[in-house]
Amino acid sequence: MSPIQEVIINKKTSINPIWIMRQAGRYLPEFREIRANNPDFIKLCLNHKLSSEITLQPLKRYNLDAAIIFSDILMVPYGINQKVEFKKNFGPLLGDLNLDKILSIQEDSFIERLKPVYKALETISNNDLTLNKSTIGFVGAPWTLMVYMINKQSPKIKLKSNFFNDQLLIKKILFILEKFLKIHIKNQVDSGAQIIQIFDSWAGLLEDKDLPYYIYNPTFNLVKFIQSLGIPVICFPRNIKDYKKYCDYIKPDAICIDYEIDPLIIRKDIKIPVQGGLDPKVLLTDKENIKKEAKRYLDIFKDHPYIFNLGHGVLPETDPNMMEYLVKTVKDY
Ligand code: 1CP
Repeated sequence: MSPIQEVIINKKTSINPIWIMRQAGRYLPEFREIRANNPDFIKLCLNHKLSSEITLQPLKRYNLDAAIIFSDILMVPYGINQKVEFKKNFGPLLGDLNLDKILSIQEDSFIERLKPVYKALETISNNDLTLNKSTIGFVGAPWTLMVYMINKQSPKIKLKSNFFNDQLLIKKILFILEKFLKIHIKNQVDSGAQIIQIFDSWAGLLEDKDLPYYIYNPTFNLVKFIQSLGIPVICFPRNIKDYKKYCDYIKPDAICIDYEIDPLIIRKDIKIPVQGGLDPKVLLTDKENIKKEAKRYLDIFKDHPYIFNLGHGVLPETDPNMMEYLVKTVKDY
């Protein structure tokens, strides 16, 4: 069993495996080189040779304990026929929602559209670089995907004021997302994913009263499904106010925390394995501070099953040498 599985499944403490959200990405010059020649981001995700190469890039540099497939949560809206593009200096831009088109999509054609993702996972899990490491597959949570599908752009820019107006549309989208997310998960697992992470990046946008309908129930259904496949699931409900309530409802195998939440509260309240927390901005400072801040998390979780990670994705302006220093600090702890 790989170290991350030891932590999640056997609740091992003090082994401190590490992987980093967005570990394959823009802070790496070797990624930027490929990206410069591949301006269409979706096409890049669908190029299994390049996406598997990009996935393995950080493992060639650093002693990480997992490979996370280079893909995107928005590949699922793409797979069910909503147009998705990534505009430079703007982010994702989605096409108009044509519900008839989306409701008519067949399982086979969805799998066909996303086949390169599954092919890349096969390549990665068979590569020697992932020996005794975990291969992580992922999906966006239904809520976060619906935000992009209806809003058609990042809510970071603006969540449309009429977002919640059409409740029938919302109900249908949640229904269809549950169906195709399960298909996407099953195919990732069949292609070698040993762990699934669910990213709910916009969980923090909702008020408490709306959590059961938009987050707890739909995510719980996915978690149950993943567990029925015999695979552990890590949930990352970024900026959620009450992590304990989230875990009590959803019962993931591990919980990934953001950098706003006090890790001491998490240690006190949460009984399941914990992942992450360190502010990605710490990597923009100096070695002394990186060591101090990393040690703070390692000290707090020293008697708790803990997977080291950041509290959100690594920032594009991060110096790859600082990443190397962080990994070494965690490994030497
Ligand atoms: O070069 C580029 O401009 C592309 C940048 C990029 C990258 C490297 C995007 C566009 N996606 C990715 C890869 C990616 N996305 C991975 C790869 C695996 C790894 O971690 O190394 C993963 C897991 C994701 C997941 C993802 N995509 C999330 C959830 C995590 C998070 O960051 O909160 C979200 C919200 C997205 C949407 C998305 N895709 C890309 C961007 C810039 C965004 C965010 C847009 C926004 O701010 O709303």
